Amino acid sequence: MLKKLKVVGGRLTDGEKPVRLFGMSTHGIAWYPEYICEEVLRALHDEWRTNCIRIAVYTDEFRGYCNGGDKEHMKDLVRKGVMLAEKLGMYVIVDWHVLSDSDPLKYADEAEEFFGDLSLCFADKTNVLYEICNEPNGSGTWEHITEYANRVIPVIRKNSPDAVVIVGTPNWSQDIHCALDRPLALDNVMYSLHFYAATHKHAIRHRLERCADAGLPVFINEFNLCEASGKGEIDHEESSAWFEMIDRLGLSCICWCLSNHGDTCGVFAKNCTKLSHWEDSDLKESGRIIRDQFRRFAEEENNK
Ligand code: IDC
Repeated sequence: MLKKLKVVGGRLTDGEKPVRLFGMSTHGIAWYPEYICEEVLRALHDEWRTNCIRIAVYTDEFRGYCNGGDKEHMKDLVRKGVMLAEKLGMYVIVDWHVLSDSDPLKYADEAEEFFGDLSLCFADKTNVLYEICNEPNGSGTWEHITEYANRVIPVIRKNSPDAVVIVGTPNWSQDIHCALDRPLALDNVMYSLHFYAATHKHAIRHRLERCADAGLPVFINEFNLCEASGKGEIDHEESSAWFEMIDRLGLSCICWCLSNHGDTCGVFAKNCTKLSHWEDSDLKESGRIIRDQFRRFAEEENNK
């Protein structure tokens, strides 16, 4: 069984020493359910040497959970992912993927139902982290996020008292300084920072460093090397600067995303349908760089 995680002094730990999680995020599981299977998870664990997968449940977009989606099917996929990950020794982030709905309060009732149900089911699991709002934006201010978090986190904690919860920050999970100024009055909480290296550069890294130095627990639960649109060219120089900082600060990071769509951020080559044993030609450039980076992280962790 994987060790229970705990946030201590701004760091994610296994109760004794710092831990870093790294791995892939699914795309929305209503779009791409095929990646929640043993073959993929095993390949990500054994071939890419990752220790975590994030499972994205869109709330509003494309038959989202709160927009006509098949709720039971989506929860079944999350349960399947958690069971498979447990078997393989991987952590899972259950991501409530707020995006075009902007303000997490919009679907707070549905979030309570979703997290209440799943946290009860995962009460005895040590490999589950809960991400309660992907990217608040617009009217999803820190004030609203705080109100939402103070509703949803107690629902999770009632069933899984020790679970680590990751909270999205305003402005598409860029404004982590809001959490530094007014943190939640709860333990075992981390705050999301997302970056797309061709868009988010020095200014956001500077903010990250300032907040991390001040002891804020930050989790990079979404990144890619291209533009924030998920498209465009990879910025190699900025990507290296980001990886250098992630390493230096010992942060966790999760890449968007497991997809064979045409966008730069989907790590698989367009229309590649393989579910394991991906050759270089089965991957986009982003996929090759990120796979290699994950292997380096794994090497570093092993050498500790
Ligand atoms: C994108 C997907 C794309 C989908 C779109 C839906 O790659 O296929 O049509 O969402 O709006 C984020 C979001 C993430 C985005 C991604 C790329 O969390 O859902 O995925 N991105 O735009 N934040 C910054 C970038």
